[in-house]
Order: sequence, then C-alpha cells, then structure tokens
Amino acid sequence: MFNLKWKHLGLTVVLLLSLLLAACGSNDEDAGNGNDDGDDNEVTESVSEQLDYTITGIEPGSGVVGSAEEATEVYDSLAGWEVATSSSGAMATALSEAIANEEPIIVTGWTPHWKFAKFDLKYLDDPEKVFGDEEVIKTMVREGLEDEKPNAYKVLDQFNWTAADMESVMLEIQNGADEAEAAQNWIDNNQDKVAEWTEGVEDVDGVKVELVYVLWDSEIASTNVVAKVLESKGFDVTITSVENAAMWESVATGNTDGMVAAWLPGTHGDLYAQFQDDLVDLGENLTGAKIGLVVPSYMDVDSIEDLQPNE
Ligand code: PBE
Repeated sequence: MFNLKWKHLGLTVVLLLSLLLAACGSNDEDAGNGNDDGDDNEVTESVSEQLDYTITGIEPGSGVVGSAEEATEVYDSLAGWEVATSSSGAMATALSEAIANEEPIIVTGWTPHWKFAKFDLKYLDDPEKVFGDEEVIKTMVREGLEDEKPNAYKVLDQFNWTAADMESVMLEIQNGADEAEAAQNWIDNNQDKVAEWTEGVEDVDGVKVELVYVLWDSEIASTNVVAKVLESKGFDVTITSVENAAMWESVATGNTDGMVAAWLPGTHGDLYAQFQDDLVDLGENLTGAKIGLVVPSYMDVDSIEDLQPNE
C-alpha cells in the first residue's frame, strides 16, 4: 500500500513535469514557426482567422465599401475575404466593443471622423492605392438653382471649412449632443467663417431648400451646419437622408437642390462620372479627407499585405 502510494506520486510528478515541458515546448515552437505545427490553439490563430476573414463595413453603396470589395479582388492577402455591410453606427459600435475587449477588428474607415479623437487607430498601408490618395469633399447642386434661388446657391457655393471644424461637430454629436444643436453651437463659435459663407447673401422669407445626404457621421455634421446657416438667412430647409447613389441622382434629376457630400476623386468617382453632366459642381468644401481600412493601433498588422488569404 505504502509503496503503491509513492509510486503514484512519482508517476504524477513525472506526468506533470512532462506536461509542463510540452507546454513550454509548444509555445516556443508557435512563436518561432507560426502555423505549421498543426496545433490549433489561440497562439497560432492568425489575426485573419480571428476576424473570420471579414472586414466590418458600413452602408452598402458607400464608396469605401466599394473600394474594400475591390481590395479583396486586388490583394492576394485579401483573397476570399468578405466585406460585411451594415451602417456607420453599427460599425462604430463594433469598433468600440472590439477596443473595449482588445480584440482585433478591421473597419472601412474615413477621415474626418470622431473615431480618431476617441481611439488610438491606424490606417493599413495600401500599396496598390485601391483606396486612393487624399480626397476632397465637394458641393454639388442642381441645374437651375443659381437662377431660381440665387441666395441659397451663394451660401452653398461659399461654404467651406476644415477637417478640424467638421471633426469638432462630429465629436459633439458622438458625445451625445443633438445634431442640430451641435451644428448651432459650432456656428455660434465660428461666426467669422459663417460670415464668409453668407457674404453678399440677402435674407429671404421662407424660400424652400432641400438638401440631401447619407447618414455618414461626417455628412450628418456638414449637412446640419449648412442647413442651419441657410435657415439663419430665412430659408425653410429640409434635409433628407438617402442612400449614396440616390443622393447623387436626386440632385442630378433636380428633385433636390443640392448636397455637400461628394467625395472625390476616388470615393464617389463612379457616381460623379455617371451624373456630372447633369450637376453643377461648386467645388471643394473641405480638403484633406481620406478613406481606407482602419484598425486599432494595438493590432500587429500595418499593411493590407500583412493579412492572410482565406484558403
Ligand atoms: N464615407 C464618408 C463615404 C463618403 C463620406 C467615406 C463613409 C463613402 O464611403 O462613400
């Protein structure tokens, strides 16, 4: 009995020791040679696998979603990946949750956006330039607006601000302010800029103006600000949110008066090509914009080429 007990203890110690050694050994191996040891544990699972080869997108029809889909064709590293579309709000929630749990996530992102002020993020390098370079945001209005509503045309033509301006409105909305209220606060604090946009603009009495936009955080900010400035000159302004292609079409067909949400040359390049003959291009209202794939800085991935295909 006594002997048997000691024998068991001896065996247990040997077993424990060998388990311990095996565990150390397999960790060393994982660190050293990556995926090829057949071990299916957490350490060997690549970021791409953890993400289930999925990019968290935004609204279908958005330029950045189109570019992300194109990237899955262009880059071997993204072969077999999916772009899951939803909404800008759902993307932001998924990003916040991933960051709270220090999990990996890749989103279709853009600048200006409040997320860069709230989180530590980086764009993945895009050596093939599928997401283009620097973008500008332009204002487009319908044909005939200049003759029919010259004062509205003038405000829209003179509207321009900086990425920092737009981001401050976005951030206030993200922090809980009502959209119209955040727009009004920005206007109250930036009377010099607003004076430039309204220079030479006469007051009107309830002339109707309809602006169209998409529920992207950046365009929620700009469209609300422009609407408030038009209202301050006496216009009766309606802002209507639609899907991207419908936004372009409604201005081109003259159903609505204008929009301040044309991302060019890349993001909305196809839509611009399709509708440009029927639009009046009022030029840039913001420079230094950008789109791309965005990840939390803690992720050990710097380029789209660092990802792995879904094979
Ligand atoms: N965005 C914001 C839009 C343009 C404005 C980058 C999400 C898009 O991808 O179409």
